[in-house]
Amino acid sequence: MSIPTKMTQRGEEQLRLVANEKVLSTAPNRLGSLTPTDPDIGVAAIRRLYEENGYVWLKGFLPRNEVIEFRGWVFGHLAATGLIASGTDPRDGIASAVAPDSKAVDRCLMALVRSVAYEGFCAQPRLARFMDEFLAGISYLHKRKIMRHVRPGTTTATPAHYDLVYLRGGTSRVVTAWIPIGDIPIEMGGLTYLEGSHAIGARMERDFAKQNSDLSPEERVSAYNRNMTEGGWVSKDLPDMAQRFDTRWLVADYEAGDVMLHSPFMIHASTTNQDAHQRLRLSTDIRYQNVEDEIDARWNNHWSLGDML
Ligand SMILES: O=C(O)CCC(=O)C(=O)O
Repeated sequence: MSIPTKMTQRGEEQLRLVANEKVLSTAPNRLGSLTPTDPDIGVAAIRRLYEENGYVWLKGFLPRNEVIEFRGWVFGHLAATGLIASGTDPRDGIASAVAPDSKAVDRCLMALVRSVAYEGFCAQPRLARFMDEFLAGISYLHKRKIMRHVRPGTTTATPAHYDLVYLRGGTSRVVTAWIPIGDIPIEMGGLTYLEGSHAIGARMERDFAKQNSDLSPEERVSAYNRNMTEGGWVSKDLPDMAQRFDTRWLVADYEAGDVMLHSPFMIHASTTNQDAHQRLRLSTDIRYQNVEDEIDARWNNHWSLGDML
């Protein structure tokens, strides 16, 4: 099944994607589109695509209206911090022109990620049942679950990394679900993936395992030990990476209802939110694994800002 995406209609020359002060090249050998997958093709075919590409973008996997309602619930709470433009519908997530009180935002966010409503969103039956099938057993959802918002017009962008760096204390068969909570068209800076990089991440991790072998067990699994770069990132320079590995950054117009699954070795990053309508980018990233596999105990607590994971 082919699912049309908007990038092809947009004209790639209009895209000026920025991350960490660098502009991504729009040359066809450096920038491309992610391929969407119809969730109805069945779990075996989905697993094959995941193994082959390092990701699978499940189009319209969740009910769109429920995702948008949840967006409204989150921003309804955050509105009290001054994050949302007054008099607007929280479901739209329109940012206030004035920067909010960041301490109040952080406090509210830490409460939201501990809420029953968020827990329920992440553990909703369709997702839970699918993950059981996908992981061929009983799926386990890590307690440390992250919800991120990105204000438009800021320089916030996630540097390039692969997730296993932060989850080395357990199995390498962890699967990340990145879920847009609302539409995230390309210019709003959703996740971008380095094409074919799950092989690169696996190679890097093998090299780190060798270098880390003489460290204490605690240091060995740390993303911040002496052999790692700052923050455990692969790089902040996205255009250089595409050049260095002779590959492309793949981008997408994500919509509410989509679910992205990626391998713990797949290198990904985000670009800045340049939305002309001043919408906030909202997403969650959560990790699943088979409950029988070894669990990284460091992820057994709720996400806290500065928890160094
Ligand atoms: O949403 C982001 O900017 C980063 C998310 C991420 O790194 C992940 O899902 O693993």
